[in-house]
Amino acid sequence: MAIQRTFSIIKPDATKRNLTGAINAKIEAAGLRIIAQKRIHLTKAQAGVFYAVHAERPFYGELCEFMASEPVVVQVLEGENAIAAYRDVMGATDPAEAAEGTIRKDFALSKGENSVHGSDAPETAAEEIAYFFAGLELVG
Ligand code: RTP
Ligand code: MG
Repeated sequence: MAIQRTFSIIKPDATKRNLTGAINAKIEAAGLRIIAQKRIHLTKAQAGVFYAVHAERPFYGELCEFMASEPVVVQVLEGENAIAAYRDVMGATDPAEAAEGTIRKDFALSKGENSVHGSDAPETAAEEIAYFFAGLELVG
Protein backbone atom coordinates (compact mmCIF):
# COMPACT_ATOMS: atom_id res chain seq x y z
CA MET A 1 0.00 0.00 0.00
CA ALA A 2 1.33 3.43 -0.95
CA ILE A 3 1.71 6.49 1.23
CA GLN A 4 -1.66 8.22 1.52
CA ARG A 5 -3.09 11.40 3.01
CA THR A 6 -6.26 11.71 5.08
CA PHE A 7 -8.15 14.60 6.63
CA SER A 8 -8.83 14.75 10.37
CA ILE A 9 -10.84 17.00 12.69
CA ILE A 10 -10.39 17.09 16.45
CA LYS A 11 -13.98 17.96 17.33
CA PRO A 12 -15.36 20.52 19.85
CA ASP A 13 -15.92 18.03 22.68
CA ALA A 14 -12.20 17.20 22.58
CA THR A 15 -10.74 20.71 22.15
CA LYS A 16 -12.99 21.89 25.01
CA ARG A 17 -11.53 19.23 27.33
CA ASN A 18 -7.92 20.05 26.30
CA LEU A 19 -7.40 16.70 24.58
CA THR A 20 -5.63 17.90 21.41
CA GLY A 21 -2.21 16.73 22.60
CA ALA A 22 -3.47 13.37 23.87
CA ILE A 23 -5.20 12.71 20.55
CA ASN A 24 -2.12 13.77 18.59
CA ALA A 25 -0.03 11.36 20.68
CA LYS A 26 -2.25 8.46 19.57
CA ILE A 27 -2.06 9.62 15.94
CA GLU A 28 1.73 9.79 16.02
CA ALA A 29 2.09 6.52 17.93
CA ALA A 30 0.20 4.86 15.07
CA GLY A 31 2.89 6.03 12.64
CA LEU A 32 0.82 8.80 11.07
CA ARG A 33 2.61 12.11 10.45
CA ILE A 34 0.74 15.41 11.04
CA ILE A 35 1.76 17.35 7.92
CA ALA A 36 -0.67 20.26 8.40
CA GLN A 37 -2.66 21.49 11.38
CA LYS A 38 -4.64 24.57 12.40
CA ARG A 39 -7.20 25.59 15.00
CA ILE A 40 -10.34 27.23 13.60
CA HIS A 41 -13.87 28.01 14.76
CA LEU A 42 -16.38 26.82 12.15
CA THR A 43 -19.61 28.65 11.50
CA LYS A 44 -22.76 26.53 11.43
CA ALA A 45 -22.94 27.12 7.67
CA GLN A 46 -19.36 25.87 7.14
CA ALA A 47 -20.10 22.78 9.24
CA GLY A 48 -23.21 22.26 7.14
CA VAL A 49 -21.20 22.27 3.91
CA PHE A 50 -18.65 19.86 5.37
CA TYR A 51 -21.33 17.39 6.52
CA ALA A 52 -23.70 17.98 3.53
CA VAL A 53 -23.67 14.23 2.85
CA HIS A 54 -25.67 13.83 6.07
CA ALA A 55 -28.18 16.64 5.29
CA GLU A 56 -31.17 14.29 5.26
CA ARG A 57 -30.24 12.48 8.49
CA PRO A 58 -32.21 13.30 11.66
CA PHE A 59 -29.05 14.30 13.56
CA TYR A 60 -27.81 16.81 10.92
CA GLY A 61 -28.97 20.02 12.66
CA GLU A 62 -27.57 18.89 16.00
CA LEU A 63 -24.31 17.82 14.34
CA CYS A 64 -23.82 21.25 12.70
CA GLU A 65 -24.60 23.06 15.99
CA PHE A 66 -22.08 20.83 17.78
CA MET A 67 -19.33 21.33 15.19
CA ALA A 68 -19.75 25.13 15.48
CA SER A 69 -20.00 25.16 19.29
CA GLU A 70 -16.26 25.44 20.09
CA PRO A 71 -13.01 25.61 18.10
CA VAL A 72 -11.81 22.52 16.23
CA VAL A 73 -8.35 21.45 15.07
CA VAL A 74 -8.20 20.45 11.40
CA GLN A 75 -5.30 18.29 10.24
CA VAL A 76 -3.82 16.43 7.32
CA LEU A 77 -2.25 13.07 8.23
CA GLU A 78 0.18 11.21 6.02
CA GLY A 79 1.35 7.61 6.18
CA GLU A 80 1.08 4.07 4.92
CA ASN A 81 -2.59 3.34 4.14
CA ALA A 82 -3.45 6.52 6.09
CA ILE A 83 -7.23 6.56 5.53
CA ALA A 84 -7.87 3.09 6.97
CA ALA A 85 -5.03 3.42 9.48
CA TYR A 86 -6.57 6.56 10.98
CA ARG A 87 -10.05 5.05 11.09
CA ASP A 88 -8.53 2.17 13.09
CA VAL A 89 -6.99 4.65 15.56
CA MET A 90 -10.31 6.55 15.79
CA GLY A 91 -12.46 3.51 16.59
CA ALA A 92 -16.17 2.99 15.88
CA THR A 93 -18.50 6.02 15.56
CA ASP A 94 -20.26 5.05 18.81
CA PRO A 95 -17.70 4.92 21.66
CA ALA A 96 -19.67 2.07 23.25
CA GLU A 97 -18.68 -0.04 20.24
CA ALA A 98 -15.11 1.25 19.87
CA ALA A 99 -12.12 -1.05 20.44
CA GLU A 100 -9.80 -0.69 23.45
CA GLY A 101 -7.10 1.94 23.05
CA THR A 102 -8.85 3.84 20.26
CA ILE A 103 -9.41 7.61 20.46
CA ARG A 104 -13.19 7.26 20.65
CA LYS A 105 -13.05 4.50 23.29
CA ASP A 106 -10.78 6.58 25.50
CA PHE A 107 -12.20 10.08 24.91
CA ALA A 108 -15.57 10.24 23.10
CA LEU A 109 -18.65 11.27 25.09
CA SER A 110 -21.35 9.84 22.82
CA LYS A 111 -22.12 8.80 19.25
CA GLY A 112 -22.55 12.47 18.33
CA GLU A 113 -19.80 14.04 20.47
CA ASN A 114 -17.19 11.52 19.40
CA SER A 115 -13.96 13.57 19.49
CA VAL A 116 -12.63 13.05 15.94
CA HIS A 117 -13.48 12.89 12.25
CA GLY A 118 -11.50 11.00 9.63
CA SER A 119 -12.06 10.73 5.87
CA ASP A 120 -13.65 7.50 4.63
CA ALA A 121 -12.20 7.20 1.09
CA PRO A 122 -9.49 8.70 -1.17
CA GLU A 123 -11.99 10.94 -3.01
CA THR A 124 -13.50 12.39 0.17
CA ALA A 125 -10.03 12.81 1.69
CA ALA A 126 -8.94 14.91 -1.31
CA GLU A 127 -12.13 17.03 -1.22
CA GLU A 128 -11.95 17.59 2.53
CA ILE A 129 -8.25 18.53 2.47
CA ALA A 130 -8.93 21.03 -0.35
CA TYR A 131 -11.86 22.57 1.60
CA PHE A 132 -9.64 23.44 4.58
CA PHE A 133 -6.05 23.76 3.32
CA ALA A 134 -4.14 25.42 0.49
CA GLY A 135 -1.48 23.26 -1.16
CA LEU A 136 1.36 25.31 0.33
CA GLU A 137 0.12 24.52 3.86
CA LEU A 138 0.79 20.78 3.42
CA VAL A 139 4.36 20.17 4.49
CA GLY A 140 5.09 16.48 4.00
P1 RTP B 1 -16.93 11.11 10.86
O1 RTP B 1 -17.57 11.26 9.48
O2 RTP B 1 -17.19 12.30 11.75
O3 RTP B 1 -15.50 10.73 10.77
O4 RTP B 1 -17.62 9.89 11.62
P2 RTP B 1 -18.06 8.48 11.06
O5 RTP B 1 -17.63 8.31 9.64
O6 RTP B 1 -17.59 7.46 12.07
O7 RTP B 1 -19.63 8.59 11.17
P3 RTP B 1 -20.71 9.14 10.12
O8 RTP B 1 -21.74 8.08 9.97
O9 RTP B 1 -20.03 9.68 8.90
O10 RTP B 1 -21.40 10.31 10.93
C1 RTP B 1 -20.81 11.59 10.97
C2 RTP B 1 -20.89 12.15 12.37
O11 RTP B 1 -22.24 12.44 12.69
C3 RTP B 1 -22.44 12.27 14.08
N1 RTP B 1 -23.48 11.27 14.29
N2 RTP B 1 -24.41 11.40 15.21
N3 RTP B 1 -26.61 10.96 16.93
C4 RTP B 1 -26.32 10.05 16.00
O12 RTP B 1 -26.96 9.03 15.85
C5 RTP B 1 -25.18 10.30 15.14
N4 RTP B 1 -24.74 9.50 14.18
C6 RTP B 1 -23.67 10.12 13.64
C7 RTP B 1 -21.13 11.81 14.68
O13 RTP B 1 -20.43 12.96 15.16
C8 RTP B 1 -20.44 11.19 13.48
O14 RTP B 1 -19.06 11.14 13.66
MG1 MG C 1 -18.05 9.75 8.12
